[in-house]
Amino acid sequence: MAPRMNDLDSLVDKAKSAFGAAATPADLENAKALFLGKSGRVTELMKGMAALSVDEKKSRGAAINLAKQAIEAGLNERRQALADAELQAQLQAEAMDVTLPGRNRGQGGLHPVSLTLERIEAIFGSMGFDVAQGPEIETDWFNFTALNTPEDHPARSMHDTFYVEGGSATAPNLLRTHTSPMQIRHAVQHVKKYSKVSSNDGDKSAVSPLYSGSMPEIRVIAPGRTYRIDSDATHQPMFHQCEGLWIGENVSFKDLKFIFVDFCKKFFETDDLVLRFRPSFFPFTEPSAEIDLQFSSGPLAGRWLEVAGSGQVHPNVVRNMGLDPEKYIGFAFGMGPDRLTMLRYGVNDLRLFFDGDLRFLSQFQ
Ligand code: 2U9
Repeated sequence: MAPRMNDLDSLVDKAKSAFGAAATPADLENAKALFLGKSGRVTELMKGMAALSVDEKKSRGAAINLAKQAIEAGLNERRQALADAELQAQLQAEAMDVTLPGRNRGQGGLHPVSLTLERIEAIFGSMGFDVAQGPEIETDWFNFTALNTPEDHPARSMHDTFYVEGGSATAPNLLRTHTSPMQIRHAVQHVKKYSKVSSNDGDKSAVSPLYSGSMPEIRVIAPGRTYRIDSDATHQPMFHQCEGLWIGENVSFKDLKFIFVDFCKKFFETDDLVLRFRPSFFPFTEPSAEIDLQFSSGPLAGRWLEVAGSGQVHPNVVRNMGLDPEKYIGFAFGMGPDRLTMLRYGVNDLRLFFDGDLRFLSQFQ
């Protein structure tokens, strides 16, 4: 019995060292087959018991079973060791140094034209102007008709204006060619609100179609994107505008001059400038004036620069707001924030604003 037990012990030792030599789970499964497989060593020992007596079978069988259990335990131990090693290797490979400083994703910033729009809004905001924003797809009425633009005006041609689907032949939809329609919308809302408030006799129909009661002044700017069919070094089909409107009972060109000089000084951060109002024509203002600016110092000194158009709002436009032009009067102006940005920062090519080149854009952060 004793030597046989030693055989079994040495078989267990052999199995354990074969398992120990297996470097991978696949090697280990091969080694397992040698000992525990269908024609493995343990199975053969079992078969070898056929010739033994019943008593011998009992003790021999029990001994083989113990050896088999020891081999299985060795196998499981090695399996666990290989799995642990694999996990350790993976952890090592994926190890990261949590003490390293974080990787910065890079800070974004506002586009230079957006910076200009924010500046314009802040300056006019400080003068009591509201900021109105609204649709970029407009109706023909708000974009042209309400602004006293004749049916045969060249701006209305397919050549200059992007017409879009959704309107009718007589009232087409279009991409707004200026931000003025937004000011009409704003003014109409304003007039509706205050004309209702003042008709406190309960008889709404007594309010005439053109309002001549009292109301707070309309003071609003409309900044935003505008569209025209135009594309060269100084024009893009999408550009920005910011228009302003001040309507009240006693608002004159003198107020426009005061407001605009003050705006330019604040915008360009210098008192070293003069403005010139040069007669011009727009359908929505009468009289109209182009506003030129001249710096007396700095890189642009001595040149007259066109910065805005302006004028006293045409009586027809005042009527289209629902106001009586005999009582209400005011001025409007329009400027191009793209151009103002070029002047303020000394940018010489409009296309830089639309190329999306970070080497250019990051200079404004
Ligand atoms: C209402 C009535 C009148 C706005 C005005 C201009 C003159 C003007 C251009 C300047 C450069 C557009 O950006 S630009 O191409 N604008 O010359 N705009 S008066 O007049 C209005 C606006 C709204 C209700």
